[in-house]
Amino acid sequence: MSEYSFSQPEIVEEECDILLIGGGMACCGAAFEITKWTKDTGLNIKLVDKAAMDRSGAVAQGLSAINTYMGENDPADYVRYVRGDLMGITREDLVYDVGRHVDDSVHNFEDWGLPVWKQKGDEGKKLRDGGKPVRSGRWQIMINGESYKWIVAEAAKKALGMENIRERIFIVRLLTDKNDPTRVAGAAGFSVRENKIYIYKFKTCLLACGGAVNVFRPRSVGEGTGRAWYPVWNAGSTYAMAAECGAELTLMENRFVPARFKDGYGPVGAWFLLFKAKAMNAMGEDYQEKNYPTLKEDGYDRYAQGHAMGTCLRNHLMMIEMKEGRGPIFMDTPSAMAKLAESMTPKEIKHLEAEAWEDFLDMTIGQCGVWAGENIEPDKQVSELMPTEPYLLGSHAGCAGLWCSGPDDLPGTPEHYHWGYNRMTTVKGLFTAGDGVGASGHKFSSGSFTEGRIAAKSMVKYCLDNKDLKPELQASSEELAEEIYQPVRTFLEHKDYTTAIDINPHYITPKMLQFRLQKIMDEYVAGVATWYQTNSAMLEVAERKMKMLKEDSLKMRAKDLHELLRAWENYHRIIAAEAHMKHIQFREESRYPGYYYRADFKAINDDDWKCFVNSRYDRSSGEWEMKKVKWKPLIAVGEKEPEGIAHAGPEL
Ligand code: SFD
Ligand code: AMP
Repeated sequence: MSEYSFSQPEIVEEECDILLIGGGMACCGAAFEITKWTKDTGLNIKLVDKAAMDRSGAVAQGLSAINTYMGENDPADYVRYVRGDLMGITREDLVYDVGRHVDDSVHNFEDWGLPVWKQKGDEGKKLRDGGKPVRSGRWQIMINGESYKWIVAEAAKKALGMENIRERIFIVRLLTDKNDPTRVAGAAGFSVRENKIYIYKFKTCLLACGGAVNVFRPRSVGEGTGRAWYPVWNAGSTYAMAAECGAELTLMENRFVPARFKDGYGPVGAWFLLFKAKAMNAMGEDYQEKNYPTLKEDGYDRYAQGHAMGTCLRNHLMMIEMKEGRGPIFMDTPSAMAKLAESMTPKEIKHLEAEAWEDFLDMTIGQCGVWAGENIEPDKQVSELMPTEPYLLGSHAGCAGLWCSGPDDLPGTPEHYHWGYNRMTTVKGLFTAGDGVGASGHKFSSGSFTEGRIAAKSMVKYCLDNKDLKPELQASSEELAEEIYQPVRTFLEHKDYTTAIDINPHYITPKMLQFRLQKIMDEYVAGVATWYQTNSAMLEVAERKMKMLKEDSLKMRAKDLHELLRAWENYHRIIAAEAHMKHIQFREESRYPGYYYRADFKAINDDDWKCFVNSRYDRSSGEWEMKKVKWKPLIAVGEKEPEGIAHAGPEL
């Protein structure tokens, strides 16, 4: 028997009322919350994660800060902060909803054992009891968070019971109902460890598989391959599966380009906000200060109040320096540490140094590798900063995602913002949270967990309102198994045609296909190769190449289960990438300078584009339908808000 022989996969069919797809912050929040509302209802809940929940998703390595905690702040101010950071266009109902509930989640994390830093005098006093956290910024609090995900997953597992959780199942596709194509009824996937296909039938599901990483060619290549800022294993599954099921997407043109410590992708927040460090160009100039007046040229200053400005504009000012040849950009860690040390004892200085290292050790260990490997002592030597390759996400400083129904108890909410169930998409029964919810970034870990809780509660209501629903799948289990195992069949059928297993005219390896996708996105859809610039002609080329790539994706081979996983991840990446490209093509302005530029429409054009861009994908024709959707401000404009915020956008 050949070493590559696969047995016919066993088909496992399961039925439940509610399926949680993913095991990250959002699904852990849902798992924790849901059992409180299902007691005595007889509802049956299951969770599937492609990995092991203890270390799955973006929080796998841990985090050193919780970036969304209200404390003494008003959630209305949180909305003002988020809309400013995201250049004015956000779903304020969704953002407010996270803000008003998020603190309870953080209090729970602390109860479960997560160490939260406290101000002097409040050590040992919990947040819940009025303990004052050490804030790095107005919204961020410091934690010792290496084991953050482990702690949160434990609470989720305890609530749901391990008998209801299956790890290492990759979901490939959602299925609509045979009798109602506007309703979700099931999901199909496979085990990444065993020769098994899993088919789920359910009334409702939470699709929370994080954002999309490795869609663009990363800066880390060669010996650095595999290193990225966001979690490499989140492959756009949320956006792709929802789109293929007919759900409306929103603001998929948005992306996040984090400015990070170069090569290790270490976080900068604690350095800027807690240690008060400054970034400078190669000449030691404060480029933010120096380049501020240039914001006027394309109307970008309308979204910057004084020198406080959103994340993309901070990137923009940095990129000017790099493009004009005044790089590298340095984070001045020695001056910041020396300044802090002025009023410290030697013991306190030692502690400060330890904190600087721990900031990386808690969430981006690789950056410590760079510091150690390059003999960088942060109190003596500056470190390079660099804008990374783009990521698609909806929970950090970005807002790509699905168009969701919001809460119905907020005054002034227009009808098109809610259609019944909070966090339900435009497909009946399909809910999302965290990176999945579009137009409401800056939720971070705590907000994503909270959004999972919000979605869980409304999913229970959906089930109770639809007691008699009998889901029936649009395809048979055998058809689905065939579809999912196609890359395996392709391999087995053609593998003996050549002697070199990776070279074959009948198939393409998932790795090679991924390189092709990344090259297209990088060179034509505003990746690092063009300093994040594109135009309509480049997008046209991208469109043509993507079409061929999509055709070729059906020829991906899988010589083992690992490659089967890689094949389907890439398929999801392609759909997410296509959505991103289509949205950038449709929005004829540069709404997010510093994230990407339409070189043919360099200005921000509030008169025509202060609105959402939504899209719908038709799986059978492969066509995208694009439209503008009216944006409405719900929270009164604050005194310190930038001028552009007040612009109501086009009449649609
Ligand atoms: O420093 C499938 N984030 C930060 N949040 C904070 O609160 N503080 C920080 O300090 C943060 N920073 C940070 C952050 C993330 C990363 C990677 C770094 C630094 C280096 C952001 C949060 O982590 C993020 O907002 C949330 O985790 C988002 O939650 P969610 O649930 O939307 O996504 P997830 O946690 O990644 O979970 C996804 C899950 O889906 C699974 N999955 N399962 C089945 N089938 C498929 N097809 C699947 N595809 C994926 C995954 O396994 C996972 O369980 S800092 O930069 O600011
Ligand atoms: P980061 O480590 O860059 O992900 O940042 C963590 C948090 O601090 C996020 O909420 C960021 O939006 C915020 N942040 C990072 N840098 C700055 C800065 N220079 N000014 C204001 N907020 C920042």
